[in-house]
Amino acid sequence: SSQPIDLRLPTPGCYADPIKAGIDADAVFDGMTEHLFFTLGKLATSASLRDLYMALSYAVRDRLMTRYLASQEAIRAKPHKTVAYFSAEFLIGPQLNNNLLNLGIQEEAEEAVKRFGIESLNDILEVEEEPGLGNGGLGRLAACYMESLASLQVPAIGYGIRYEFGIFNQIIRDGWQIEVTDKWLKGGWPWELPQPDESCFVGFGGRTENYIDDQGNYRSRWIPSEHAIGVPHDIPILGYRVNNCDRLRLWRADATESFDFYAFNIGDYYGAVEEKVASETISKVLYPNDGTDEGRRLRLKQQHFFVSCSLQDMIRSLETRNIPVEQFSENWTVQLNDTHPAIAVAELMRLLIDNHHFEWDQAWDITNRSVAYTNHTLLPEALEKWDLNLFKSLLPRHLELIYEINKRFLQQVRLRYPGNDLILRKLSIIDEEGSKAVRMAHLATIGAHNVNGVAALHSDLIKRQLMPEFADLWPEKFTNVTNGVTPRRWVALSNPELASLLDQEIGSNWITNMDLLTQLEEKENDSNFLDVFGATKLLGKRKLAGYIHRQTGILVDPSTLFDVQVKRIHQYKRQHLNALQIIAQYLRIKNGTAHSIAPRTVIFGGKAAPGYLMAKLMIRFINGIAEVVNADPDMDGKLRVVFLPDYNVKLGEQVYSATDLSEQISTAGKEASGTGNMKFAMNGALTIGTLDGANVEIRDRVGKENFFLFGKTESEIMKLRKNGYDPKQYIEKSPELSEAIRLIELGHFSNGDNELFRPLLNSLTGYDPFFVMADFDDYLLAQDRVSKAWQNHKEWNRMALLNTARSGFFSSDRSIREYCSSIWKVNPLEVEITCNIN
Ligand code: B1N
Repeated sequence: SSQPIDLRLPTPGCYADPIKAGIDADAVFDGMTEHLFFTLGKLATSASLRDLYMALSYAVRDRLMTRYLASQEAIRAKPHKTVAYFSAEFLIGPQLNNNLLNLGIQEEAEEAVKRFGIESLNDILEVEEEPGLGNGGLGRLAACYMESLASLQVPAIGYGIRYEFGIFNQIIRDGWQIEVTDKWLKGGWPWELPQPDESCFVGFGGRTENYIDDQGNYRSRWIPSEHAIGVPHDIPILGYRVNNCDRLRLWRADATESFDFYAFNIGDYYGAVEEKVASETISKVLYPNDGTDEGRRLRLKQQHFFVSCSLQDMIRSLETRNIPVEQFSENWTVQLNDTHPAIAVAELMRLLIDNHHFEWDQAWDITNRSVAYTNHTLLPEALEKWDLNLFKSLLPRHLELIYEINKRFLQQVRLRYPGNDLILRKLSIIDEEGSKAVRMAHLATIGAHNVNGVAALHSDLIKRQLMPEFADLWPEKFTNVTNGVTPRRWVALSNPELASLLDQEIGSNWITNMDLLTQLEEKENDSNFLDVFGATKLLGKRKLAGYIHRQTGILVDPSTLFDVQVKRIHQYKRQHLNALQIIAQYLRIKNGTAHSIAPRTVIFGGKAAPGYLMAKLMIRFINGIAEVVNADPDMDGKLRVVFLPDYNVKLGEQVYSATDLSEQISTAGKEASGTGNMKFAMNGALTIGTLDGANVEIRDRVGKENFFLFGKTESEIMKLRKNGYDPKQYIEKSPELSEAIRLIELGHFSNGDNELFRPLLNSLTGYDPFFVMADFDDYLLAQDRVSKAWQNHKEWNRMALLNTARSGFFSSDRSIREYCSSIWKVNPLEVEITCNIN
């Protein structure tokens, strides 16, 4: 007998102790007290804020377990197709407040912590260390998608790596970025459940051999020379006010033997631990690259490690439920988050053929039906290619299988395009131009039944520019799913003032149905409402101003226009375009020609890949400008420049709600989608941006009159490049640009050092690969329109409101619904809490 439960009540008799399942303030308080005492060994009287954070987290985690176990039990009881989201990155951010929100016990927790003498729950939330297991948009997208899957009641598991060190912490010293190791596990992290009993073996290196089995069948097998063990660490992902609680399963690499006993016995202690150290290196650290490939052996090891563990885990789960492996694709759908897990195509074939003795055609059918691939970038430097010799030495059996996949595929191409050798070379998985390499995007595209881009323009460019021959061969395989972000974290948690205003005005259903926000359009001419809407923004800006002061010592005025660019630092994202514009405004103020410019606080945040020298120089450049501008009394009340160190999810939560102007200024055709752009729009920031990525769709939806557009289109950029682009022509034509550049050359922003920014200037005035000079004047004009619009606050607030009202499409719930119906073919599975288990 199963019966639905009221989430607001304890669940007596169900899996857990009734006291532990209780979610009123008394029960949360009791849970904290117990964990302080028994788990942390502390008395309430001597508990630190961190102790209280840990105690509350454990108490909340306890309250997830009923739903977590019931969700797994639901799948065990009745087979149901489950999403396996494969990603090398999951940037999940702080967990405590999200779980409180989704459980519906924020107020109860607030009351419980007050009984420990804490003024506000915020003081405890502050303490949480976030797992930085991702670089930027790609990893954060995976986290939003997991949250939406659970909220939409779709059975899902996220598979990835439990990096011991995530993305580095960034400090700024003398204007430069310094990278500091991210020891996120140091104080113990309460949200993960290690499951050592479900560990998996993974091989590397060695050789392959052919043999004849007992039935006389001719077979191949892999004899690896090394092994590692993957130990799963599970993180519960609770949906919003539902019983469904999905899982993020991250693998930690362990050595197979902690000691080599022979070496140990002959007295070689260091030699004995060497192999252990090598195995455990696999999950040591996240590659801090965003949008670039890192062609390192260890990275390929990481990819194979987590993919192999995950596929073995999925097959084992079928076996334990007595589901034949033949039915893999009816029970699992695998989404490859970019090509980082693309080895899954070969690994699934290997497991099916070598271990489960499937025939090729059936194995291929299963693989192809199960796997789909999302492409996240067109940048050539980000398209993964593995040197053939490296690949062969690490994954010899996979290479054999890839050759066979390629042979069969190329035969298909030959039949379709007789006598066209060029197309064979273009489409082959093996790159034969120069030194040979395995093209992972080709492996993924051939192995998958669907390939999607992440915004309409991007998906179109995949078909027209990146893979035209593949698109011609399989037109129906190529689709689009525009990215989205979860309104739970990016509105409800990060902008509580706006959230409660929305609750008041349109009721609280917007949080799971963002299309309801269009009801706000009725308020666009309601002067009082616009004032209130503006006031919520001002609250966010005051909080951010406080944070800026504490972190950087810079005093900023919350009544100025908060103009924000937060994202990874990259030439294609063009933070230097923004920086040059600041210099132009600075010069106008200095020259007394700044007539109607809005008083601004320009805020930057973001990390540069440690090996990306130009991006690091861009950070130095911004800080050089900030130093001059902020020290000049002529700029008081007119211009401030802030570089916020260590931009991460937690800081993002403070920034999106406090922004008036969102900078989305990448070179058209370069930003696949962007997702920060969506978070800003939802929170009522206006965008200044190019027609790139999802900006195009944001502008279409919020209305072109509520968006500051500038810059060349993707096709104009292409034309410029083809006709021989010369940045110098643009510089000569633009007095303000010339003057800005002259000032940098003179060392005005580097204490007279006229060498410091030379590489940046040479790039901009020489090749200018991202057309900064070509877009500068139009950008400046758009900034003038921004300044003008800011003069009329009422009008600004109206435009901001329309941005919020029309941003519902960019909820990740919409994206996930699209994946479910058009790619995964999965349905929700409602989880009921039943009381017949004990
Ligand atoms: O993925 C995001 C998009 O919104 C961004 O536009 C896009 O730049 C980003 C190699 C990447 N593309 N490629 C990467 C990350 C790490 C790495 O090692 C490439 N990240 C993106 C979500 O779709």
